Amino acid sequence: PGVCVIGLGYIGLPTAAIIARSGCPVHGLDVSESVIDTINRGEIHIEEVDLDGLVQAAVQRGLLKASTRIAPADVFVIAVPTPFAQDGNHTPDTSFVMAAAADIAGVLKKGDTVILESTCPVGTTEALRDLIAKDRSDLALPGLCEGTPDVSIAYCPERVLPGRILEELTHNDRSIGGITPRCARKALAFYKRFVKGACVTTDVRSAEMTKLVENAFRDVNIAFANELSMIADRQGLDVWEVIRLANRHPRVNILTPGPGVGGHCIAVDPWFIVHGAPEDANLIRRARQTNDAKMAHVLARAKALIAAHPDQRVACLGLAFKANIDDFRESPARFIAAGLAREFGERVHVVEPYAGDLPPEFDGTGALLVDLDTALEDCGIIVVLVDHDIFKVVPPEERQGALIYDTRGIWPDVA
Ligand code: SAJ
Repeated sequence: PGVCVIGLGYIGLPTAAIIARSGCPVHGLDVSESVIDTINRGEIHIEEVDLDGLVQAAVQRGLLKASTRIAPADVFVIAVPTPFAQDGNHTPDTSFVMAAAADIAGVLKKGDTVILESTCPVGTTEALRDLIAKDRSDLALPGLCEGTPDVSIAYCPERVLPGRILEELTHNDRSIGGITPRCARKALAFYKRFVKGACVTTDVRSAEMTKLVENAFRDVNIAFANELSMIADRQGLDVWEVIRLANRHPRVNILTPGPGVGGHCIAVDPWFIVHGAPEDANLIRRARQTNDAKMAHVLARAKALIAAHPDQRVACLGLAFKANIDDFRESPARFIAAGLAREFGERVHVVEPYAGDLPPEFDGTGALLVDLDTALEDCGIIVVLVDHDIFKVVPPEERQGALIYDTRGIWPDVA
């Protein structure tokens, strides 16, 4: 089938490339002219392991073409962002999904399949169907007609981990929710072309909720670890020791405390559940608040440490939202380092091997981006914010004498 992938970001582009590798011609759609030009040259605009070669090969074979204009296809895959609305209430904004649906409605024909992959509040796929129904009264749509509908509509969330996207796109299991069972089977036949993991069909609302639940589960569990770390700080306990010991219980598996939760998924998706069930989603809401509070806790504790030693420089280790990646968006480490830079200016030295420059909010603060060796030599205080491998292997003798606040627990000899 001819496939149209709408949205060529962290999910859409790898997905388009993998579908093309399976032999289907793929038309990728994005609103950005520069993204389109980059891809059509066989290059990529995002960092992801092995994606460059895959996109280059697909473009060279003529199986992947990008443009800003929709064209007819047999299968449409929507992978556009679903951010928060600008209302300060964590309200999901599905306008990009709906804009994609309106585009698709213009070219949709009998026999086509529309698949939504973007993380969405429960009910979005049906709203998408309703929007198409309004534009295209000539087509019989699933759930709205007697007998066999003219098109199939399904929801199939991505669940890949940045840094492992290509591997996980192929090998992870997928939940595929159809508006009707027939819609799910149509989408299943499509995913079977390039997914090696199990593809499990369900109804559309269950599939939407499943995606949100996966990330909320992780958020709640990280919140438990972060809350423990704040309790331990107040009580003068070593949280790492407590977790290590508790995890020896066969049915206990506490996650790792950190400086807060970042990224574009785990810190966002649980709010979609809260928004849909404000009276019932209490634990999920508290977990979000706890993980955000951990950021403020780390910032306050680091400030107190630095203020108490006015003659020392401070090394902030890491800006990324998690280990071994170059993604600095929605990063607690970045938020904390910037807060310290604003308060302590040139005393702050930031080490981030994945960054070429400090982000704009550091401008004018006097803080410097330095390499790890310089930081270890020049700084009497070390605040560990990211558990990059390169930080983990610093031997104790190279940080001897420094005052250390290790928010990730990477150095077992430091309490
Ligand atoms: N973190 C901790 N402690 C931990 C684990 C994570 O503080 O024990 C922090 C990380 O440092 C980071 C944040 O949580 O700031 C999120 O990192 P992550 O590795 O848990 O997840 P993401 O955001 O990279 O990807 C998640 C994944 N979801 C789950 O594991 C349930 C991924 O499979 C999803 O596809 C992705 O969200 C998504 O796109 O929704």
